[in-house]
Amino acid sequence: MPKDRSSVPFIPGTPSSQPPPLDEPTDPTGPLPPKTGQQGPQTRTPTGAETGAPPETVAQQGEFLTTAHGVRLRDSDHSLKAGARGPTLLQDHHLREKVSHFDHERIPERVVHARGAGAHGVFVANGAGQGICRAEFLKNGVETPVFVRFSTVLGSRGSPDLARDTRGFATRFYTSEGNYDLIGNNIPVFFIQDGIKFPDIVHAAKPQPDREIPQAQSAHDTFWDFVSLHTEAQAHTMWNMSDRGIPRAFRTMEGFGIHTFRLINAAGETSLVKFHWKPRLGVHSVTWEEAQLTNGVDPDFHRRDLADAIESGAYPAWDFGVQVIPDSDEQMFQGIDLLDPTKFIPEELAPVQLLGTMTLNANPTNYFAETEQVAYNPANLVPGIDVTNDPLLQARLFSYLDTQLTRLAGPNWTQIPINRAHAPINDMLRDGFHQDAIHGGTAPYRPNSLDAGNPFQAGDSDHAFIDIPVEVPASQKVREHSASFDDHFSQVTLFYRSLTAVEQDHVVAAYTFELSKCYEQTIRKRQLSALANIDAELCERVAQGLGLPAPKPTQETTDPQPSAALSQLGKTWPVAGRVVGLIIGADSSQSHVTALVDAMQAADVVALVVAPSGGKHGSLTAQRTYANASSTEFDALVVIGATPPAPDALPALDAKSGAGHGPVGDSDPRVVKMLQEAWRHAKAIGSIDDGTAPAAANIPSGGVGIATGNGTDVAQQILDLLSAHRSWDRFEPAPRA
Ligand code: HDE
Repeated sequence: MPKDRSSVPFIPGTPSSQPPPLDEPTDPTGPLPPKTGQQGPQTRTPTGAETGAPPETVAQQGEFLTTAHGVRLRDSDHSLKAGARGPTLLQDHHLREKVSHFDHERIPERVVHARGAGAHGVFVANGAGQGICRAEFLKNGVETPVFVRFSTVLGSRGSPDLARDTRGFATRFYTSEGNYDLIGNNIPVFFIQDGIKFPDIVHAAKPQPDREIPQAQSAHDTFWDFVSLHTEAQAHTMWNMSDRGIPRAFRTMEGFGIHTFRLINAAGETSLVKFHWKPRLGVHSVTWEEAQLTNGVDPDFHRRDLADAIESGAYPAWDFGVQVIPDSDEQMFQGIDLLDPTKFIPEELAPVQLLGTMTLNANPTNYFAETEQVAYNPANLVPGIDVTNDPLLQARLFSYLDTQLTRLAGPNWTQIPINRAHAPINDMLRDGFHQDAIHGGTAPYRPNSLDAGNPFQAGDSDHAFIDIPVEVPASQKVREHSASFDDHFSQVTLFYRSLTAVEQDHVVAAYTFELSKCYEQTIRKRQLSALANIDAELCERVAQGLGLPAPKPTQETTDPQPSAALSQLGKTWPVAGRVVGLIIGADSSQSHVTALVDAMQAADVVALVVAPSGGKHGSLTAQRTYANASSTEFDALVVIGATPPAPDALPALDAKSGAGHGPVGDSDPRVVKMLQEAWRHAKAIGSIDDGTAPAAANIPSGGVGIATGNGTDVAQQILDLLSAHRSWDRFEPAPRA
């Protein structure tokens, strides 16, 4: 999709593919084309054949309103009545159809990962995977369409995006050998080691069943009750309490397949792998206060970010990679049990080898049809990729198909357009609710002779799926796990000790916040006992925040070699798709603002003008006002000139406008508040021509991450600061014991 530069500056978020007229249109016209950056699923038949029709052919057609049966309608605003003031007639088939269909517009939301956002894209293989995997889509240069859905785990469909939570990262590759789904998370370790515990952890983490609160949060008694008793969950919980739990964007998240998978190459050799997605933009997060503010002012923050970035042409990209471990009977690697999904392999021990790149380049045209109805399944495997005995993965192989039967009302969900494979389907599955295929033939069984023996079973050389033959040692039926699963703490210590001081401070604050929200002191104490087994200083600091004594460890803590790859900080990354707020006053220099907008746009950064009121300000158009802007929607702020109080700065009436009492200062209090927040959240701040507002916000001139100068200088400084994401070194790390 080409980048649309027709409107300069380009501001993503247009609601329609063409600007609307002021008056209601009266000339019959067909449906408008999709907006810039949108695309639907490829038009395929339910059995996978290309139709060649453009995706719009499955959208609404024609100029006139019709019933669901294509009959044109004269009136859709009045029900059919016995007289203008009379009762409505049961005969009104249009009323019944319209309201009845509306009554059934919802389907059950996903029991987990209900809140999500999706995008189309393409995966291009670099060929490096060919030696270990026979899958066609990994062959050099092969381009495979993908549909990705990112999600939070705990919240309902309408919950805020910036909850502290794990993020889902589910990718469907529509390969020539059938759909391959890699359904991972942004955290490489999981809460539980065995799928039979999944209902327990989810029931504990979801809102408490009596009052159904809190929504989309782990900061409550039932969650900490479970994870403190069930200490295998400590690994995942630690990652969640780190900055990984509050990502800046879906675009700035890593993805992990978590489980170990088994690959087989053309020669029949196997290897064990862990899958990784590495974001080209780096891994970045927001601060906890920022997350809380954002959830109030823009609960759609991540969803909007993804859609806006794609619409403005800043296509997010990830490199796809594997850590490769030689296959062995033990399925162990340097003491790490590869079947235990609460463990990861540090990249220093097994580097990630890149197999290709995924670019997300189109937004869905319809959220429900695509993002809501997409149904992933870890059992969607292609020749060359197989599962291992990881007991979590084994249970998933059952669960996903099962859940779709209820969620998508029957067994034919694979025929929904977004779920249709791009490979020929000849499955002998028949009938059922919502059967879209018109199956021919008379013999949907095999062997048959009446349909000439079709369909035939494929051989290895015909791209058949391979259940990799793996030896199953002589064993007894048991409800047990292997002893190597019993280590619940050493890798948690490894993770915590690998973080920089500022990242550790965030972890301490997160545990303290979450546990302080528990009602029961006992639960706090029990979780402190788990922290004591991870790191004494971490435990001490959290205990101090809770006003409790730090318990002694119940087992010896380990002293692992830190893994630098676990920290998010210390490098620079591309800035495409970042958002900068340019705060102007009535007399701000237009040329400075224009220079900033141009420089930002040249770097694929979105620059939004924040003005005292809406509308035009000289040659500039306000995209935000002091009243409706929030610091949390920007990665950086630049104040250009003086920003005296606007007429609607009424501190006595509007908390956002000040303390509620006392006179308004020389700068608009909303501008001062935004600058204070940006400072606290370690964001880059620029100041041109007048320092009154930053001074009123107590921002030290010459402070870390502060850019000063004229339009062009400041733009370059801001872009440089943005490339490091945040100026965390603005603040001293908290004192250590
Ligand atoms: Fe899921 N999970 N899961 N899960 N999961 C679902 O499937 C389940 C697990 C993950 O965007 C559900 O279609 C069980 C691990 C993502 O549509 C459900 C177990 C990982 C998504 C389900 C697990 C995940 C889901 C809900 C333990 C990371 C969202 C709706 C055996 C590797 C996919 C649906 C999307 C969705 C069950 C464990 C990630 C109920 C029983 C481990 C990203 O079937």
